[in-house]
Formats: sequence, C-alpha cells, structure tokens
Amino acid sequence: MMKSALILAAALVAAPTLAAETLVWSTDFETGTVFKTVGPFPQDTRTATLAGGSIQNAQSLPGFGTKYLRNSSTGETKFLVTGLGAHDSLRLTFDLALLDSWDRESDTRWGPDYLFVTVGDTTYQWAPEWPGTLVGRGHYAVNGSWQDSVYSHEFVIPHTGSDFLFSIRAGGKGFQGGNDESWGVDNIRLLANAVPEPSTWAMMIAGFGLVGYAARCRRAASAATA
Ligand SMILES: [Ca+2]
Ligand SMILES: [Ca+2]
Ligand SMILES: [Ca+2]
Repeated sequence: MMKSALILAAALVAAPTLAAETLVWSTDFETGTVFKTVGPFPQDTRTATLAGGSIQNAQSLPGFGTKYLRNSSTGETKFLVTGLGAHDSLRLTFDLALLDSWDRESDTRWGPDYLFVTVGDTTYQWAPEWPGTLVGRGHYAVNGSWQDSVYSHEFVIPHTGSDFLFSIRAGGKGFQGGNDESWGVDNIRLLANAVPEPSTWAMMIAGFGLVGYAARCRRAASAATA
C-alpha cells in the first residue's frame, strides 16, 4: 500500500517534465507560404485571411530576410489555427514593422492611426509608438521619405482551447494607408506547451502501477527463495 502511494507520487512528480513546448506553426514568408506544417498535433488546421495583405519584398527591413507580409489597407489579416491537441499554454513570437508615417492621437489632421492586434481572446489597440522591443529604426522599405520601425513581440498566454486566432488590422479616423502608413509582419512562431491527453494519463499511471507491482513480485519472490 505504501509502495503504491510512493509510485503514484513519483508519477505525479514526473508529470510536469512530460509537458513539452513544441512548435505548432512558423513562417518567415521566404518561400511565399504563410503556413508550414510542423506538428505536434496531427489534427490541426491553419487558415489565413490576408484581407489586403500580401507577401512582398522586405527591402532592408532588419531581420526580415527577403520576404514579409505587408498590409497597407484597413483589412484584418487573420491567422487561425484550429484543432489544437491538449495543451495548457501558447507562446507567440513575431516581428512587426511600422512602415512610414503613422500619425499620433494628438494629430487631428492626419491621425489618429491605430493598430489592432488580437492574440487569442485579447485585442490590443496600439498608437505609435507601438510596444515591443525595438529592433531597429531607419529608412528600410516602401516610402523613403519616412522612417520605419521594427519591433519584436512575445506573448505567453494560458490557453487550453482547440482554436487560436492571431490577427492584425489598421484603423482609426486618420488612417490613410497605401504608401503613407502601413504595417508588416514576419518571423511568426507559435509554440504550444503540449500536455498528455487524459487517456494517456490513465495509461501512464496504470503503467507506473504495473512497474510497482512487478517490483513487489520480484521482492516477494527473492524473499521466498532466501
Ligand atoms: Ca522574412
Ligand atoms: Ca501619415
Ligand atoms: Ca494617418
């Protein structure tokens, strides 16, 4: 009885190490594709609605390689992953380019320009300057008259549902779009902290129990022959 309890305790202590952060989706747009299937869930599907966005030449945007996804309209670019297997958190990282002359809330003539970013169930409304870690600022792309900024982002969110939405759209009363203000995204990575399915748990605990039972039998047998 004591040994069974110890074996079960050992199984529970071992459990967290079984959870593993695994890549679900990554793209750098270099091959002109939005999604690359890498697992770990065999049933997951990925849908992209670009809504005015397109894969374009990255020019000299830092860290963007040769291609990225740019949207100069107010269309909402959506990346939807469905059918995720058992997991308890997600990590999303991406780089975002603020291109050309985004106008502030205080600018009543040309602003305000906003960026709306949805990560799972939360939508953020950002005015320039955007948050994130500044990767660089310079005359990188599109309209050479204005500076562009690149920010890297990381979101780690508790998440157990089967569907995950990442979307970006521009808006605000002053958003002009085109070559006046637009946004770009690149280097998207979604990782899931995968956890065993309940049926796997049952099998695992039963497995630990059997190992304990076999150990007890061996000890009993060696005691009998001593
Ligand atoms: Ca790229
Ligand atoms: Ca502007
Ligand atoms: Ca504007």
